[in-house]
Amino acid sequence: MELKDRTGLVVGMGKTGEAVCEFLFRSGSRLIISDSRTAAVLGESYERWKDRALFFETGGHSEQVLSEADFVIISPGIPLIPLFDAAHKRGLPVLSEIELASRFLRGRIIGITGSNGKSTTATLTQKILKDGGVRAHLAGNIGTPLISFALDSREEDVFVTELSSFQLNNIDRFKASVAVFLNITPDHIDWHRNFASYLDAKKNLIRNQDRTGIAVLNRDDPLVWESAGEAKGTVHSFSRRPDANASLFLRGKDILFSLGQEEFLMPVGDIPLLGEHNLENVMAAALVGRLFGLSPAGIRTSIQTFDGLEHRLKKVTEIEGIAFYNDSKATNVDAALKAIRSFGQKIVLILGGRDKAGDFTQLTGDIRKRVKAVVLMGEASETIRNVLTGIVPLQQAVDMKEAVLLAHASASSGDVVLLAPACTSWDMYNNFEERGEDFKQQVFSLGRDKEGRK
Ligand code: UMA
Repeated sequence: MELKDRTGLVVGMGKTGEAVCEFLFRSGSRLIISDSRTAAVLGESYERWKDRALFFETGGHSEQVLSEADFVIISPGIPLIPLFDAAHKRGLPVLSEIELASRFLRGRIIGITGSNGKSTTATLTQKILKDGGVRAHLAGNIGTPLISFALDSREEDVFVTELSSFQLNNIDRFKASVAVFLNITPDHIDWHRNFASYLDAKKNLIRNQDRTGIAVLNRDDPLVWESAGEAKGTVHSFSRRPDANASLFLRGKDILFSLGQEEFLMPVGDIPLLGEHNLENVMAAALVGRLFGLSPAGIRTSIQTFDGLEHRLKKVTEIEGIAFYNDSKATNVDAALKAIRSFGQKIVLILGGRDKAGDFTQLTGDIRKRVKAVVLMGEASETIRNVLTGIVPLQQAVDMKEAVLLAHASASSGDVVLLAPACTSWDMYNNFEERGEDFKQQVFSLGRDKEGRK
Protein backbone atom coordinates (compact mmCIF):
# COMPACT_ATOMS: atom_id res chain seq x y z
CA MET A 1 0.00 0.00 0.00
CA GLU A 2 1.53 3.29 -1.09
CA LEU A 3 1.31 6.12 1.42
CA LYS A 4 3.75 8.74 0.22
CA ASP A 5 2.04 11.59 -1.63
CA ARG A 6 -1.33 9.85 -1.27
CA THR A 7 -4.21 11.39 0.66
CA GLY A 8 -5.63 9.56 3.65
CA LEU A 9 -9.00 10.45 5.12
CA VAL A 10 -8.91 9.84 8.86
CA VAL A 11 -12.39 9.45 10.36
CA GLY A 12 -12.52 9.94 14.13
CA MET A 13 -9.96 11.95 16.03
CA GLY A 14 -9.77 10.20 19.39
CA LYS A 15 -6.72 8.23 20.52
CA THR A 16 -6.76 6.08 17.40
CA GLY A 17 -7.30 8.90 14.91
CA GLU A 18 -4.42 10.95 16.31
CA ALA A 19 -2.08 7.96 16.19
CA VAL A 20 -3.14 7.25 12.59
CA CYS A 21 -2.53 10.90 11.64
CA GLU A 22 0.93 10.78 13.21
CA PHE A 23 1.78 7.61 11.29
CA LEU A 24 0.45 8.87 7.95
CA PHE A 25 2.08 12.26 8.40
CA ARG A 26 5.46 10.68 9.13
CA SER A 27 4.95 8.37 6.13
CA GLY A 28 4.54 11.32 3.78
CA SER A 29 0.77 11.14 3.24
CA ARG A 30 -1.50 14.14 2.94
CA LEU A 31 -4.28 14.23 5.51
CA ILE A 32 -7.98 14.97 5.53
CA ILE A 33 -9.64 14.60 8.92
CA SER A 34 -13.31 14.27 9.80
CA ASP A 35 -14.82 14.08 13.29
CA SER A 36 -18.38 14.41 14.58
CA ARG A 37 -17.25 16.60 17.48
CA THR A 38 -16.94 20.35 17.10
CA ALA A 39 -13.55 22.07 16.97
CA ALA A 40 -14.18 23.51 20.44
CA VAL A 41 -14.86 20.09 21.93
CA LEU A 42 -11.93 18.52 20.08
CA GLY A 43 -9.77 21.28 21.59
CA GLU A 44 -6.07 20.42 21.59
CA SER A 45 -6.24 17.72 18.94
CA TYR A 46 -7.93 20.16 16.58
CA GLU A 47 -5.25 22.77 17.26
CA ARG A 48 -2.46 20.21 16.75
CA TRP A 49 -3.70 18.99 13.37
CA LYS A 50 -5.65 21.77 11.71
CA ASP A 51 -2.61 23.25 9.95
CA ARG A 52 -1.04 19.90 9.10
CA ALA A 53 -4.20 18.60 7.37
CA LEU A 54 -5.48 19.68 3.95
CA PHE A 55 -8.89 19.91 5.55
CA PHE A 56 -10.19 19.21 9.07
CA GLU A 57 -13.95 18.71 9.04
CA THR A 58 -15.63 19.00 12.43
CA GLY A 59 -19.19 18.63 13.71
CA GLY A 60 -20.15 15.78 11.34
CA HIS A 61 -19.16 13.77 8.29
CA SER A 62 -19.98 15.09 4.82
CA GLU A 63 -19.29 13.26 1.56
CA GLN A 64 -17.25 16.25 0.44
CA VAL A 65 -14.25 14.88 2.38
CA LEU A 66 -14.12 11.90 0.01
CA SER A 67 -13.46 13.88 -3.15
CA GLU A 68 -9.68 14.10 -2.73
CA ALA A 69 -9.12 10.98 -0.61
CA ASP A 70 -7.22 7.92 -1.86
CA PHE A 71 -8.09 5.75 1.13
CA VAL A 72 -10.08 5.99 4.37
CA ILE A 73 -8.95 4.94 7.86
CA ILE A 74 -11.60 4.55 10.54
CA SER A 75 -11.49 4.47 14.34
CA PRO A 76 -12.88 1.42 16.15
CA GLY A 77 -15.68 3.12 18.08
CA ILE A 78 -17.35 4.60 14.99
CA PRO A 79 -20.45 2.71 13.91
CA LEU A 80 -21.32 2.05 10.26
CA ILE A 81 -22.04 5.60 9.14
CA PRO A 82 -23.27 6.51 5.61
CA LEU A 83 -19.85 8.01 4.80
CA PHE A 84 -18.32 4.52 4.67
CA ASP A 85 -20.92 3.32 2.16
CA ALA A 86 -20.28 6.37 0.05
CA ALA A 87 -16.52 5.67 0.17
CA HIS A 88 -17.10 2.05 -0.90
CA LYS A 89 -19.27 3.25 -3.80
CA ARG A 90 -16.40 5.42 -4.98
CA GLY A 91 -14.09 2.42 -4.82
CA LEU A 92 -12.00 3.84 -1.97
CA PRO A 93 -10.35 1.34 0.39
CA VAL A 94 -11.86 1.71 3.88
CA LEU A 95 -9.48 0.26 6.45
CA SER A 96 -9.48 0.01 10.20
CA GLU A 97 -6.49 1.17 12.19
CA ILE A 98 -5.31 -2.35 13.09
CA GLU A 99 -5.60 -3.35 9.43
CA LEU A 100 -3.38 -0.43 8.45
CA ALA A 101 -0.96 -1.20 11.28
CA SER A 102 -0.65 -4.86 10.34
CA ARG A 103 0.42 -3.90 6.82
CA PHE A 104 3.39 -1.88 8.07
CA LEU A 105 4.34 -3.49 11.36
CA ARG A 106 7.46 -5.65 11.60
CA GLY A 107 7.51 -8.42 14.22
CA ARG A 108 4.75 -10.68 15.47
CA ILE A 109 1.28 -9.93 16.76
CA ILE A 110 -0.35 -11.80 19.62
CA GLY A 111 -4.03 -10.85 19.36
CA ILE A 112 -6.12 -11.28 22.49
CA THR A 113 -9.88 -11.09 22.38
CA GLY A 114 -12.93 -12.16 24.37
CA SER A 115 -15.76 -10.43 26.16
CA ASN A 116 -13.93 -10.14 29.46
CA GLY A 117 -10.41 -10.51 30.78
CA LYS A 118 -8.65 -9.20 27.66
CA SER A 119 -6.69 -6.48 29.44
CA THR A 120 -5.62 -8.70 32.32
CA THR A 121 -4.57 -11.47 29.96
CA ALA A 122 -2.75 -9.11 27.62
CA THR A 123 -0.89 -7.42 30.47
CA LEU A 124 0.10 -10.70 32.08
CA THR A 125 1.14 -12.17 28.72
CA GLN A 126 3.36 -9.19 28.08
CA LYS A 127 4.86 -9.51 31.58
CA ILE A 128 5.56 -13.24 31.14
CA LEU A 129 7.23 -12.62 27.77
CA LYS A 130 9.19 -9.59 28.96
CA ASP A 131 10.36 -11.41 32.10
CA GLY A 132 11.49 -14.16 29.73
CA GLY A 133 13.57 -11.74 27.65
CA VAL A 134 11.18 -11.25 24.70
CA ARG A 135 10.82 -7.71 23.28
CA ALA A 136 7.09 -7.65 24.07
CA HIS A 137 4.94 -4.52 23.85
CA LEU A 138 1.38 -3.95 25.01
CA ALA A 139 -0.91 -2.48 22.37
CA GLY A 140 -4.47 -2.07 21.12
CA ASN A 141 -7.73 -1.55 22.99
CA ILE A 142 -5.86 -1.39 26.30
CA GLY A 143 -4.43 2.01 25.40
CA THR A 144 -1.71 2.45 22.80
CA PRO A 145 -3.02 1.94 19.25
CA LEU A 146 -1.04 -0.67 17.30
CA ILE A 147 -0.29 1.86 14.57
CA SER A 148 1.83 3.87 17.06
CA PHE A 149 4.45 1.10 16.91
CA ALA A 150 4.50 0.60 13.14
CA LEU A 151 7.30 2.92 12.06
CA ASP A 152 9.85 1.94 14.70
CA SER A 153 9.06 -1.77 14.91
CA ARG A 154 11.66 -4.52 14.46
CA GLU A 155 11.43 -8.16 13.36
CA GLU A 156 12.14 -9.39 16.91
CA ASP A 157 9.26 -7.34 18.40
CA VAL A 158 6.14 -9.02 19.74
CA PHE A 159 2.99 -6.95 20.04
CA VAL A 160 0.62 -8.26 22.65
CA THR A 161 -2.52 -6.64 21.32
CA GLU A 162 -5.85 -6.40 23.10
CA LEU A 163 -8.51 -6.50 20.39
CA SER A 164 -12.12 -5.42 20.81
CA SER A 165 -15.00 -6.60 18.64
CA PHE A 166 -15.08 -3.09 17.18
CA GLN A 167 -11.50 -3.46 15.99
CA LEU A 168 -12.06 -6.98 14.65
CA ASN A 169 -15.24 -6.02 12.84
CA ASN A 170 -13.35 -4.31 10.06
CA ILE A 171 -10.35 -6.45 9.29
CA ASP A 172 -9.37 -7.82 5.93
CA ARG A 173 -5.78 -9.14 5.82
CA PHE A 174 -4.92 -8.51 9.49
CA LYS A 175 -3.24 -11.63 10.86
CA ALA A 176 -2.13 -12.51 14.36
CA SER A 177 0.71 -15.02 14.75
CA VAL A 178 -0.98 -16.11 17.96
CA ALA A 179 -4.71 -15.54 18.42
CA VAL A 180 -6.14 -15.90 21.91
CA PHE A 181 -9.93 -16.18 22.30
CA LEU A 182 -10.87 -16.14 25.98
CA ASN A 183 -14.64 -16.22 26.29
CA ILE A 184 -17.80 -14.86 24.74
CA THR A 185 -20.93 -13.50 26.38
CA PRO A 186 -23.25 -10.71 25.17
CA ASP A 187 -21.63 -7.27 25.12
CA HIS A 188 -21.80 -4.18 22.89
CA ILE A 189 -25.13 -5.40 21.49
CA ASP A 190 -26.13 -1.73 21.09
CA TRP A 191 -23.26 -1.34 18.56
CA HIS A 192 -23.31 -4.72 16.83
CA ARG A 193 -27.14 -4.95 16.85
CA ASN A 194 -27.14 -8.68 17.70
CA PHE A 195 -25.05 -11.34 19.42
CA ALA A 196 -24.38 -13.25 16.20
CA SER A 197 -22.59 -10.34 14.57
CA TYR A 198 -20.67 -9.62 17.79
CA LEU A 199 -19.47 -13.25 17.90
CA ASP A 200 -18.71 -13.14 14.21
CA ALA A 201 -16.44 -10.10 14.67
CA LYS A 202 -14.50 -11.91 17.41
CA LYS A 203 -14.12 -15.01 15.26
CA ASN A 204 -12.46 -12.92 12.55
CA LEU A 205 -9.30 -13.08 14.67
CA ILE A 206 -9.11 -16.86 14.23
CA ARG A 207 -10.54 -16.91 10.71
CA ASN A 208 -7.93 -14.51 9.37
CA GLN A 209 -4.93 -16.58 10.51
CA ASP A 210 -3.11 -18.72 7.96
CA ARG A 211 -1.42 -22.12 8.28
CA THR A 212 1.45 -20.63 10.28
CA GLY A 213 -0.92 -19.20 12.92
CA ILE A 214 -1.50 -20.54 16.41
CA ALA A 215 -4.95 -20.28 17.98
CA VAL A 216 -5.20 -20.44 21.78
CA LEU A 217 -8.80 -21.21 22.73
CA ASN A 218 -10.78 -21.66 25.90
CA ARG A 219 -11.86 -25.30 25.67
CA ASP A 220 -14.59 -24.76 28.28
CA ASP A 221 -16.47 -22.07 26.36
CA PRO A 222 -18.50 -23.88 23.68
CA LEU A 223 -18.86 -20.85 21.40
CA VAL A 224 -15.14 -20.08 21.62
CA TRP A 225 -14.26 -23.72 20.99
CA GLU A 226 -16.50 -23.72 17.91
CA SER A 227 -14.02 -21.40 16.24
CA ALA A 228 -11.42 -24.22 16.29
CA GLY A 229 -13.26 -25.46 13.21
CA GLU A 230 -12.36 -22.25 11.39
CA ALA A 231 -8.68 -22.23 12.35
CA LYS A 232 -6.25 -22.91 9.50
CA GLY A 233 -3.16 -23.25 11.70
CA THR A 234 -2.41 -25.06 14.98
CA VAL A 235 -5.01 -25.07 17.73
CA HIS A 236 -4.06 -25.14 21.41
CA SER A 237 -6.54 -24.94 24.23
CA PHE A 238 -6.70 -24.46 27.97
CA SER A 239 -9.32 -25.98 30.25
CA ARG A 240 -10.40 -26.10 33.86
CA ARG A 241 -11.18 -29.79 33.34
CA PRO A 242 -8.57 -32.58 33.49
CA ASP A 243 -10.11 -34.61 30.67
CA ALA A 244 -10.48 -32.03 27.90
CA ASN A 245 -7.32 -32.97 26.02
CA ALA A 246 -6.10 -29.39 26.44
CA SER A 247 -2.52 -28.07 26.23
CA LEU A 248 -2.93 -26.54 29.68
CA PHE A 249 -5.38 -27.93 32.20
CA LEU A 250 -6.37 -28.19 35.80
CA ARG A 251 -6.06 -31.46 37.72
CA GLY A 252 -7.20 -31.22 41.32
CA LYS A 253 -5.54 -28.09 42.61
CA ASP A 254 -2.67 -28.08 40.11
CA ILE A 255 -2.25 -26.46 36.71
CA LEU A 256 -0.34 -28.58 34.21
CA PHE A 257 0.94 -28.21 30.67
CA SER A 258 0.42 -31.04 28.24
CA LEU A 259 2.54 -30.21 25.21
CA GLY A 260 4.09 -33.54 24.26
CA GLN A 261 4.71 -34.28 27.94
CA GLU A 262 3.10 -33.26 31.21
CA GLU A 263 4.76 -30.38 33.06
CA PHE A 264 3.72 -28.82 36.33
CA LEU A 265 3.01 -25.07 36.24
CA MET A 266 1.69 -24.16 39.70
CA PRO A 267 -1.03 -24.75 42.28
CA VAL A 268 -4.17 -22.66 41.64
CA GLY A 269 -3.85 -21.32 45.18
CA ASP A 270 -0.61 -19.52 44.26
CA ILE A 271 -2.36 -17.27 41.72
CA PRO A 272 -2.56 -13.83 43.28
CA LEU A 273 -5.78 -12.83 41.44
CA LEU A 274 -9.33 -13.53 42.63
CA GLY A 275 -11.98 -15.46 40.73
CA GLU A 276 -12.39 -18.33 38.28
CA HIS A 277 -12.33 -15.93 35.35
CA ASN A 278 -8.85 -14.82 36.37
CA LEU A 279 -7.79 -18.46 36.51
CA GLU A 280 -8.73 -18.68 32.83
CA ASN A 281 -6.89 -15.43 32.05
CA VAL A 282 -3.78 -16.75 33.78
CA MET A 283 -4.02 -20.07 31.95
CA ALA A 284 -4.25 -18.33 28.58
CA ALA A 285 -1.24 -16.11 29.29
CA ALA A 286 0.81 -19.02 30.68
CA LEU A 287 0.08 -21.13 27.61
CA VAL A 288 1.23 -18.37 25.28
CA GLY A 289 4.42 -18.02 27.34
CA ARG A 290 5.10 -21.76 27.09
CA LEU A 291 4.41 -21.73 23.32
CA PHE A 292 7.11 -19.05 23.12
CA GLY A 293 9.48 -21.55 24.73
CA LEU A 294 9.62 -20.03 28.22
CA SER A 295 10.11 -22.36 31.18
CA PRO A 296 7.25 -23.29 33.53
CA ALA A 297 9.35 -22.03 36.46
CA GLY A 298 9.87 -18.62 34.83
CA ILE A 299 6.19 -18.36 33.91
CA ARG A 300 5.23 -19.28 37.47
CA THR A 301 7.38 -16.49 38.91
CA SER A 302 5.89 -13.94 36.49
CA ILE A 303 2.38 -14.94 37.53
CA GLN A 304 3.18 -14.84 41.23
CA THR A 305 4.59 -11.33 40.91
CA PHE A 306 1.65 -10.00 38.87
CA ASP A 307 -0.33 -7.47 40.79
CA GLY A 308 -3.42 -7.35 38.56
CA LEU A 309 -4.83 -4.25 36.93
CA GLU A 310 -6.47 -1.23 38.50
CA HIS A 311 -10.29 -1.21 38.55
CA ARG A 312 -10.49 -4.97 37.98
CA LEU A 313 -11.66 -6.69 41.11
CA LYS A 314 -9.06 -4.85 43.19
CA LYS A 315 -9.29 -4.47 46.92
CA VAL A 316 -9.39 -0.80 47.91
CA THR A 317 -9.28 -1.07 51.69
CA GLU A 318 -11.12 -2.39 54.73
CA ILE A 319 -13.29 -0.22 56.96
CA GLU A 320 -14.68 -1.65 60.18
CA GLY A 321 -14.04 -5.18 58.89
CA ILE A 322 -15.87 -4.49 55.59
CA ALA A 323 -13.71 -5.08 52.50
CA PHE A 324 -14.25 -2.66 49.60
CA TYR A 325 -13.56 -3.99 46.09
CA ASN A 326 -13.38 -1.91 42.92
CA ASP A 327 -14.40 -3.68 39.70
CA SER A 328 -15.37 -0.59 37.74
CA LYS A 329 -14.19 -2.43 34.60
CA ALA A 330 -17.15 -4.82 35.03
CA THR A 331 -19.03 -2.90 32.35
CA ASN A 332 -21.29 -5.77 31.28
CA VAL A 333 -23.55 -8.29 32.98
CA ASP A 334 -21.19 -11.23 32.59
CA ALA A 335 -18.24 -9.40 34.13
CA ALA A 336 -20.40 -8.35 37.09
CA LEU A 337 -21.55 -11.94 37.50
CA LYS A 338 -17.97 -13.19 37.54
CA ALA A 339 -17.07 -10.60 40.15
CA ILE A 340 -20.00 -11.62 42.37
CA ARG A 341 -18.98 -15.28 42.08
CA SER A 342 -15.45 -14.52 43.24
CA PHE A 343 -16.43 -14.04 46.88
CA GLY A 344 -17.46 -16.44 49.62
CA GLN A 345 -18.61 -13.57 51.85
CA LYS A 346 -21.94 -11.73 51.66
CA ILE A 347 -21.87 -8.82 49.21
CA VAL A 348 -23.38 -5.35 49.08
CA LEU A 349 -23.34 -4.59 45.39
CA ILE A 350 -23.22 -1.24 43.58
CA LEU A 351 -24.83 -1.57 40.14
CA GLY A 352 -25.73 0.82 37.33
CA GLY A 353 -24.46 3.31 34.79
CA ARG A 354 -25.26 3.31 31.08
CA ASP A 355 -26.97 0.15 29.88
CA LYS A 356 -25.53 -1.57 26.78
CA ALA A 357 -28.75 -3.53 26.22
CA GLY A 358 -27.50 -6.05 28.80
CA ASP A 359 -29.72 -8.82 30.16
CA PHE A 360 -29.84 -8.08 33.89
CA THR A 361 -32.10 -11.08 34.58
CA GLN A 362 -28.93 -13.20 34.39
CA LEU A 363 -27.86 -11.65 37.69
CA THR A 364 -30.88 -12.67 39.71
CA GLY A 365 -29.81 -16.22 40.69
CA ASP A 366 -26.42 -15.20 42.07
CA ILE A 367 -27.77 -12.03 43.65
CA ARG A 368 -30.33 -14.12 45.53
CA LYS A 369 -27.56 -16.42 46.82
CA ARG A 370 -24.73 -14.02 47.57
CA VAL A 371 -25.89 -10.40 47.66
CA LYS A 372 -27.57 -8.92 50.76
CA ALA A 373 -28.31 -5.47 49.31
CA VAL A 374 -27.96 -3.57 46.03
CA VAL A 375 -27.31 0.14 45.61
CA LEU A 376 -28.33 1.51 42.20
CA MET A 377 -26.92 4.52 40.43
CA GLY A 378 -26.97 6.07 36.96
CA GLU A 379 -29.19 5.85 33.88
CA ALA A 380 -29.84 2.11 34.06
CA SER A 381 -31.24 2.29 37.63
CA GLU A 382 -34.85 1.91 36.61
CA THR A 383 -34.22 -0.98 34.22
CA ILE A 384 -32.26 -2.82 36.88
CA ARG A 385 -34.81 -1.98 39.59
CA ASN A 386 -37.54 -3.55 37.46
CA VAL A 387 -35.54 -6.78 37.29
CA LEU A 388 -34.39 -6.95 40.93
CA THR A 389 -37.48 -5.77 42.81
CA GLY A 390 -38.55 -8.47 45.25
CA ILE A 391 -35.25 -10.31 44.90
CA VAL A 392 -32.96 -8.17 47.04
CA PRO A 393 -33.30 -4.93 49.09
CA LEU A 394 -32.65 -2.00 46.73
CA GLN A 395 -31.53 1.54 47.42
CA GLN A 396 -31.02 4.44 45.03
CA ALA A 397 -27.96 6.73 45.07
CA VAL A 398 -27.59 10.00 43.17
CA ASP A 399 -23.82 9.77 42.95
CA MET A 400 -20.85 7.65 43.99
CA LYS A 401 -20.51 9.37 47.36
CA GLU A 402 -24.04 8.39 48.30
CA ALA A 403 -23.60 4.93 46.78
CA VAL A 404 -20.60 4.25 49.02
CA LEU A 405 -22.35 5.61 52.11
CA LEU A 406 -25.49 3.53 51.49
CA ALA A 407 -23.48 0.41 50.71
CA HIS A 408 -21.40 0.81 53.86
CA ALA A 409 -24.54 1.28 55.95
CA SER A 410 -26.00 -1.97 54.58
CA ALA A 411 -22.82 -3.99 55.20
CA SER A 412 -21.52 -5.59 58.41
CA SER A 413 -18.06 -6.69 59.47
CA GLY A 414 -16.97 -9.64 57.30
CA ASP A 415 -19.00 -8.50 54.27
CA VAL A 416 -17.74 -7.17 50.95
CA VAL A 417 -18.84 -3.93 49.30
CA LEU A 418 -18.39 -4.47 45.58
CA LEU A 419 -18.54 -1.95 42.75
CA ALA A 420 -19.30 -4.14 39.72
CA PRO A 421 -21.75 -1.97 37.80
CA ALA A 422 -22.64 -4.25 34.81
CA CYS A 423 -22.92 -1.03 32.78
CA THR A 424 -20.61 1.47 31.15
CA SER A 425 -19.63 4.61 33.03
CA TRP A 426 -20.49 6.97 30.17
CA ASP A 427 -23.60 8.46 31.75
CA MET A 428 -21.61 10.00 34.61
CA TYR A 429 -17.90 9.70 33.76
CA ASN A 430 -15.59 9.77 30.76
CA ASN A 431 -14.46 6.20 31.33
CA PHE A 432 -14.41 3.30 33.78
CA GLU A 433 -11.11 4.50 35.21
CA GLU A 434 -12.67 7.78 36.36
CA ARG A 435 -15.58 5.89 37.89
CA GLY A 436 -13.19 3.54 39.70
CA GLU A 437 -11.10 6.47 40.96
CA ASP A 438 -14.22 8.19 42.27
CA PHE A 439 -15.23 4.99 44.07
CA LYS A 440 -11.79 4.70 45.65
CA GLN A 441 -11.77 8.35 46.73
CA GLN A 442 -15.23 8.04 48.30
CA VAL A 443 -14.16 4.87 50.12
CA PHE A 444 -10.96 6.49 51.40
CA SER A 445 -12.87 9.56 52.51
CA LEU A 446 -15.37 7.37 54.38
CA GLY A 447 -12.43 5.57 55.98
CA ARG A 448 -10.88 8.87 57.13
CA ASP A 449 -14.25 9.93 58.48
CA LYS A 450 -14.62 6.74 60.52
CA GLU A 451 -11.01 7.01 61.77
CA GLY A 452 -11.61 10.63 62.79
CA ARG A 453 -14.63 9.68 64.86
CA LYS A 454 -12.78 7.01 66.86
N1 UMA B 1 -16.54 9.91 16.25
C1 UMA B 1 -16.85 10.38 14.98
N2 UMA B 1 -18.01 9.95 14.39
C2 UMA B 1 -18.86 9.08 15.00
C3 UMA B 1 -18.52 8.59 16.30
C4 UMA B 1 -17.34 9.04 16.89
O1 UMA B 1 -16.10 11.16 14.41
O2 UMA B 1 -19.88 8.72 14.41
C5 UMA B 1 -15.29 10.38 16.87
C6 UMA B 1 -15.44 10.93 18.28
O3 UMA B 1 -15.87 12.28 18.25
C7 UMA B 1 -14.01 10.80 18.79
C8 UMA B 1 -13.51 9.56 18.08
O4 UMA B 1 -14.41 9.28 17.02
O5 UMA B 1 -13.22 11.89 18.47
C9 UMA B 1 -13.48 8.40 19.03
O6 UMA B 1 -13.03 7.27 18.40
P1 UMA B 1 -13.13 5.87 19.14
O7 UMA B 1 -14.49 5.72 19.76
O8 UMA B 1 -12.70 4.81 18.22
O9 UMA B 1 -12.14 6.04 20.40
P2 UMA B 1 -10.57 6.19 20.51
O10 UMA B 1 -10.30 7.36 21.38
O11 UMA B 1 -9.89 6.13 19.21
O12 UMA B 1 -10.25 4.90 21.40
C10 UMA B 1 -10.27 3.60 20.78
C11 UMA B 1 -10.98 2.63 21.72
N3 UMA B 1 -12.34 3.07 21.97
C12 UMA B 1 -13.40 2.39 21.53
O13 UMA B 1 -13.29 1.37 20.89
C13 UMA B 1 -14.76 2.95 21.88
C14 UMA B 1 -10.23 2.56 23.03
O14 UMA B 1 -10.81 1.53 23.83
C15 UMA B 1 -8.78 2.17 22.79
O15 UMA B 1 -8.06 2.23 24.00
C16 UMA B 1 -8.15 3.13 21.78
O16 UMA B 1 -8.94 3.17 20.57
C17 UMA B 1 -6.73 2.69 21.37
O17 UMA B 1 -6.74 1.48 20.70
C18 UMA B 1 -11.60 1.95 24.95
C19 UMA B 1 -12.95 1.25 24.94
O18 UMA B 1 -13.86 1.69 25.63
C20 UMA B 1 -10.88 1.55 26.25
N4 UMA B 1 -13.10 0.13 24.22
C21 UMA B 1 -14.30 -0.68 24.25
C22 UMA B 1 -14.27 -1.61 25.44
O19 UMA B 1 -13.17 -1.94 25.91
O20 UMA B 1 -15.36 -2.04 25.85
C23 UMA B 1 -14.39 -1.48 22.98
